[in-house]
Order: sequence, then C-alpha cells, then structure tokens
Amino acid sequence: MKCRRSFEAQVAIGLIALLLSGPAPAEPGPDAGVLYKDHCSSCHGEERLGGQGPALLPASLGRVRAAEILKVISDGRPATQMPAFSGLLAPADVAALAQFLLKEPDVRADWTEADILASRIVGPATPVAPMVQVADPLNLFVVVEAGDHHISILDGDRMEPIARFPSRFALHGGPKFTPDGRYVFLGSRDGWITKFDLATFRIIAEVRAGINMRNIALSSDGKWIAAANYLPATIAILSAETLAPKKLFRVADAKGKSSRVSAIYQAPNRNSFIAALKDVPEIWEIATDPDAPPVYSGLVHSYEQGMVEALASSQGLFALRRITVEQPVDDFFFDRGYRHLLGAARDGDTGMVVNLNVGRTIASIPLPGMPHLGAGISFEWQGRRVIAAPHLNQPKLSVIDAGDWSVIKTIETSGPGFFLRSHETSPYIWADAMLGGKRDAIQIIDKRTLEVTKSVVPEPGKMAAHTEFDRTGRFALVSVWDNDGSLVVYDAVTLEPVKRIPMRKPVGKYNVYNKITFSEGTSH
Ligand code: DHE
Repeated sequence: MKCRRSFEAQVAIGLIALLLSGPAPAEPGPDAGVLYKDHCSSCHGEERLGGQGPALLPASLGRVRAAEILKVISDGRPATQMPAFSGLLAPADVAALAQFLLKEPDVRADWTEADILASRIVGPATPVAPMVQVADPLNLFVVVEAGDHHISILDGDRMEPIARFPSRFALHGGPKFTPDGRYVFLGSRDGWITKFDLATFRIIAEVRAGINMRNIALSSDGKWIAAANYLPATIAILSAETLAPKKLFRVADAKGKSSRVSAIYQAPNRNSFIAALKDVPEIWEIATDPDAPPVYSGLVHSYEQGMVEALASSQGLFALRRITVEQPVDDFFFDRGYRHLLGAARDGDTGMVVNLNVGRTIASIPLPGMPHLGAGISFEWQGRRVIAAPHLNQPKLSVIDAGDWSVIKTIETSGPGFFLRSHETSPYIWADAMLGGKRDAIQIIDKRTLEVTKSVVPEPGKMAAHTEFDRTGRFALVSVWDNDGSLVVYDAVTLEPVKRIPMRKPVGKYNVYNKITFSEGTSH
C-alpha cells in the first residue's frame, strides 16, 4: 500500500531527522544559509535582525514553537506579507530553514547607539486616518490588535473605533503616554518604538532601540523613553520628543557580568526609572532628575587617613544606583508610593519585597504557583492598602497586605490567569482564566468581600482576556482573543454586556486617562 503523507508531515519528519542527525550527516543536506539568503533575507534582513518582516533569531522566536515555525514557512501568515513556501521549497528545505532559524547566528548580534540613531524614521506628514472630533480626548482607548498587527483608536464616550492603522510586528506590553495624554509610545518585541500623536492621528517618529526588547517606560517629566532589552543586554534612553538616542547602558553587574533586562518602569515620585535584571541579582535605579544627588558605588578604606570613604560614581541625569538583591528578579510590581518593589523569586513560589529607599530585601512572602506580580493591582480593603495578583499556574489570586506583607487571602478562581483590572470607582476586580480552566470566562471578584461574585462569558468557546475600564469606571472592555474576535463592552455596574466591537485578536487596550493618572486598578 502506498503511504501518502501531508506536506507538513514530511517537513516535520525532515526536521526531526535533521535535529537527530548529529554533526556529520552521511548526505549533505540543504544549505539552509543559502536558502535563507535566497528566500528570506530580503524581508528579514541579511543578519536575521528583521526588516520589513520580524527578526528571526532564537531570542526573538523564543515563544514560537518549532512546529509553528514550520507551519509559517510552509503556509505563510494570513493578513501579512509572509508568503507560503510549500509550493516553492521541498519539505527538507523547509525543515532545514526552520532548524537554521532556531540556531544562534555565528556572530552575536549587537545594536549600538549608532544603529539606534540610523534606524530612526521621522513619520509621514499625513495622518493615518481622517481626523474625528472627540468630546473627551482623555477618554480614548488605544487597542492593540495582534491578529493582523494593527492599532485601533476607540472613542471611549461613544465606544466607536475612530482610526485604525498598521503597527510594527508583535507589539508587546503597555503603551506609554505623555503626562498630558497627547502622545503614545508603542513598543514591539523586535525593539521598535513608535510615537503616535493622538490629536492629529500622525506617526511622529519610529526608532529601533534594540533587537529583542522587553518593554518601554516614559520618565515622569515626559522627557525620556527607556527601552529595556534582552538583545543586546542594554537599556537605551532616548529623547521622548525626537526618539534620538541619548544614552546606552551596557547592562552588567558591578563585576562586569552581562545581563538581560527583565523590565523597566518609571517611579513617578522618585524621578527615576527602576529596572530589574534577569541574569544577575541587581535592581537598577536610573535618575531622570538633572539634579539627582551623587550615587555612592561602594566604600574604600583610606589607610593614610584611617577612615572609610564612600565613592560617588555618578550624579545628575541618568545617575545609576545598583541595589543588590538575593536573586535575579523577573516579574515585579510596586507599592503605591514606589517605596517597595515586590518581585517574584526564581523558585516561582516566593515574593521578595525590596525596600528601594534602604536598598535591600526586607520581607519574603510565600506565594506558591508562580505569582504574576507584574499584573498586580492595588486597592483599599478594610482601611488597609492591599495588592492583588494572579498566579500563572494555579487557579487563584493572592491578596497581600502592602503594610506588613502578609497574605490576607487566597481567592480560588476558575483557572490560572494573566491579567487583573479594576478602577477606583468599581467595587470589582476583573480576572481572566486564559492559562487554563474556563478560558472563555472572566471572574468578577468583589473587592469588599474578596469573593468571586459572578463569571461572565463574552463569547462561549473563545478565550477572554485583558479588561480595561473607561475613565469614569462605568464601562469595562474585555477582549475576545481571537482572529475573529471583538471587544465586548460591559456595564461595570450591572455586569451586563452592552456592545460588541469586532476586532482581530484584540490583546491589550489602554485608556488614556487611567494611564496618565496612574489609576490604581490598571497597569502602569
Ligand atoms: Fe507580556 C505586559 C513580560 C508573555 C501580553 N508582559 C508585559 C510586561 C512585561 C511582560 C514585563 C510589562 C510591560 C509594560 O507594560 O511596560 N509577557 C512578559 C513575559 O515575560 C512573558 C510571560 C513571556 C514573553 O514572551 O515575554 C509575556 N505577554 C505575554 C504573552 O504571551 C501575551 C499574553 C501575548 C503577547 O502579546 O505576547 C502578553 N504582556 C501582554 C500584554 C501586556 C503585557 C497585553 C500589557 C498589559 C497591560 O495591561 O499593561
């Protein structure tokens, strides 16, 4: 009997064979480097650093499984420029290409200040959409549609989309807004930062701040953008006005060991950026105040004078302070006053509380089940300030006292989730269960009783995630996370849906007012 295998099956077998074939195959296989040059480099760049298409390096593809890479090469990506290669390349070629992309290039990629400057593009003078008058520019929402890599701008008074334009590939993390709410900065995993004018609907400028970026932060005075990178291990500081680079930190601990940056945020009342390092146990505080006092890097003993002297290493704008902690911090959150950083320890079962003023860990909190502290929210409960955070591999939220750092309550949910949201005016927390269990449901938790009061299902069978309130807290918008998805607008009081706005895999949505006022129920 003749066995007929699908193209994907042949490709998968080819890939497995190539992965198992060891260093010296009997027959020379396809030359993947040549295949890449011929078929991929025009869009993805000679050095795989990206171009019209995304970067194709292990660091950039980290979350994409080998099977998905094969599928994308074979079938292309709908609604993008990526064509299907199954008609052009043999299955062994596709498998060889996939394997090639999963390997580090021979030369480790770098991205210098000169590269950043050279990448800068001043945006087109024409708006991306016709201008529409809105009653309240601070009640706009910026919505990231991952399905076809677009941004939609939504008028939060009428709940109507008023502009839609293509974004850079794979935007990730919260956009950052200038203090007056006029401009928004969007960061992509490939390191691109786009500055968009919400008053004229124009792209002001774009720049590539790194090759594989984690997130961006805007300084409290609105003057500086900081980009936290995995590849290369840098923090790039750019002018928020022009996106021109101002300073590039090569990130390494005090002994010189290089480290990726987990994430960076602004600490508004400290006039600084706070970054956690992924590979070394240090937290960095970078001053954004030109008059920042000197930072002391260590103590030396002066034999002549028989005294200990402190070494001031930097001061003023971008002065760097290193805080040594017990272990590297990946995912973290701050208390309301930005006096403490609450970070998840590597074991995935503990929270570490670092007092940023004294510069050391002051408490550790048992939080089994991989707490997702970066998604935490803070609110008042029985006269105390508390922090609630979901867990990535257990169906629960932890509610932590931000005064004595005890766990007040563990709230059982219908599945492990990623994001939490609330609003000052709302008695409820909205929590998804996108990582397991009932993934199409959002659990509504009463902030007064710390009990689940209701579960809403925006669209049965389709994953629901990421809620954001309008500026008044009257409406809550939930993403139906599907290519044929939508934003479902809920009345935040009756908890009933009032409107459905079709969108292509809407991921995050961000309300201008809530962001610029640091609403306690949203991310910062
Ligand atoms: Fe995110 C925010 C890190 C995977 C969607 N994510 C963030 C931030 C960090 C982070 C540090 C805060 C940035 C900010 O706001 O400035 N994310 C990580 C990871 O380490 C992780 C687990 C693995 C990775 O691939 O990087 C990860 N994130 C994802 C996803 O798989 C999600 C669900 C889909 C996607 O688009 O990649 C995802 N992350 C988001 C979203 C935000 C985010 C929508 C912004 C949330 C907000 O409300 O501000």
